[in-house]
Amino acid sequence: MRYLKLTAFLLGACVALTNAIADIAIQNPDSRNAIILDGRWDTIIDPYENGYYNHRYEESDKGYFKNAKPANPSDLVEYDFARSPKLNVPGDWNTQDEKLFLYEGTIWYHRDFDIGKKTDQKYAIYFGAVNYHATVYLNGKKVDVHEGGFTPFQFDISEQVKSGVNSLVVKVDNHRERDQIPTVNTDWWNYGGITRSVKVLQYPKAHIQDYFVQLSKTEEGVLEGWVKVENFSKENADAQKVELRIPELNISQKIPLNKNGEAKFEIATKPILWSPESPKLYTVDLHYMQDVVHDKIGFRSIQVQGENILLNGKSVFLRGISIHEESPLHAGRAWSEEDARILLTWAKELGCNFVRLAHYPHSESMVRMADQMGLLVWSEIPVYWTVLFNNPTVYSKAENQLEEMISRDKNRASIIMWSMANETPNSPARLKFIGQLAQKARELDSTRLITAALDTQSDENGVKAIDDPLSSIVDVIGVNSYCGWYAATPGSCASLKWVSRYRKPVIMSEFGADALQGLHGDKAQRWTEEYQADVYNNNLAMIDNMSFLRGLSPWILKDFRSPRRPLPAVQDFWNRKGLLSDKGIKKKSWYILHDYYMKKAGD
Ligand code: GCB
Repeated sequence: MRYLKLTAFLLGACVALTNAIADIAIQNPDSRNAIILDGRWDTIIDPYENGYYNHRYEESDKGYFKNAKPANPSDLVEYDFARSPKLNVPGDWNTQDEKLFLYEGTIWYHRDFDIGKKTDQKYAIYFGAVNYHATVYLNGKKVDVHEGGFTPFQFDISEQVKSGVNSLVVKVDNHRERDQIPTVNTDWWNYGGITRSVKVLQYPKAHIQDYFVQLSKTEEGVLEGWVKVENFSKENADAQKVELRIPELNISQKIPLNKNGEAKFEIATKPILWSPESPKLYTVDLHYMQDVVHDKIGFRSIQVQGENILLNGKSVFLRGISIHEESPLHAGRAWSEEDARILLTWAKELGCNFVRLAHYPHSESMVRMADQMGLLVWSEIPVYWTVLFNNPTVYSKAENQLEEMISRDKNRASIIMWSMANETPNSPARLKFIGQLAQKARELDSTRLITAALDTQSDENGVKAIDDPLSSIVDVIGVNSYCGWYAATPGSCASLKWVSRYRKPVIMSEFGADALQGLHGDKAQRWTEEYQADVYNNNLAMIDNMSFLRGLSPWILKDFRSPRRPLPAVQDFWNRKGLLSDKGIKKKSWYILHDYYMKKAGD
């Protein structure tokens, strides 16, 4: 098992940003020279892992990764990638072939790529995400493995890659295990496959590996951050500096690298601040010798003050919606820029300035689109429900996903909150586990807020108390509560009172009800649009009485696939709590929330 290990480092005593750097993860792969490997891949379904284990259940050295072809008619080779079915990458397998709809297990992926190898360059294979285990082989040899279904990873293949045709094989395994993150029990589809883009990145040996460019948390009018150069050369004065350019701010500075290849900067400047109303992004260019990286970065501040969330120093109310990563254009996982544009355009149309990207890190297209379109983002790792909080290996899996999420997205202005968990049962082990994650997140990025969605509130005489001890760890408390659906009647919700033991901002991170779009009836009839509308009306009335509430992200924008929802003719394996049907058709509740947000925006 190999995790990308991050080592925290501090660049100076007065630095407000704490940060970390991945071993070889190259920041911003989209701006690098790359061979894009998206397209049709050969695939072999392998429920018994026959291509991995021999008949003694030992790792075989003649597995499918060899991509063997019989040299003679008498040779025995019992597989053939070239004649096997094809699947699209990116893409989940469940929605590409009917017989894979419920499949959980191993599928082998293969494709060739051609390269003219240059000796002064480095090469890495990059995967946007593979759910859940990926074992990567190049030219018949194992490169490395990765665990975790929603974060990117890269492996250095400079040694193994050759000029000419290379054979790339990936064993993808999405079977669920109790000691994984997430664990076996979730309310979303376990889409397997290579679900995001794959590329071979090419970059100079001496290259910009990572960077963090943000407004200072402590000093107004100061841009600060760091750049990390890998294999930097000491041969001349020029090679000992990295150049940062932000043309629109007239910034062009050569910053000295220390002996570890790290450059720290603080620059006085007054950028136009990024906000949902004005999502200003600046072109940021970094140059080091032959290497150039371009990015688009917005600058804003985010803080809490008592029960308020301050965006650029002003209290903001988060008019949000929760979103699962399912495509509005086709069945299954979303991954493309178009998917992101449509989902976020819906959120904007609803009147949102905020989205909760549940329950795992969404694709980089999504957070970059949020940057462009001006939506504040809650980003989360899948520490969901009953993970094994007592198990140190499970903790390291969660921490690894946290590190990969923060490493990828730390320059995105849209992201204001990192969420550590969703609806975890209260226990000392869970408090320690999530407390440690929160501490890690703050070490990696001290500029954003920490949150978690909690569903344990005590209920005494009709008063709900926010008293989950996890509240003391987070900056913003997320509360999931399904008044009128899993508990109580919708009509009773409006008068429900809430108290909080913590002087912190609270977000109602989930509430809602299922409705089958087009099913109408009495508001007391479950599954009708009228029932859902009644739940919305009453919950919004309740919310208006929660003085410490600073936002909401009702559950959910669009119906989504879930194996927990079998009710025939109503659910058919869809969670129907969407404001939009699975086809994107608006239900009555859409208009209720829309009107509420329009009014809030005008307040
Ligand atoms: C929740 C979970 C969410 C579920 C939702 C539901 O509390 O956080 O993942 O999908 O409720 O529909 O039950």
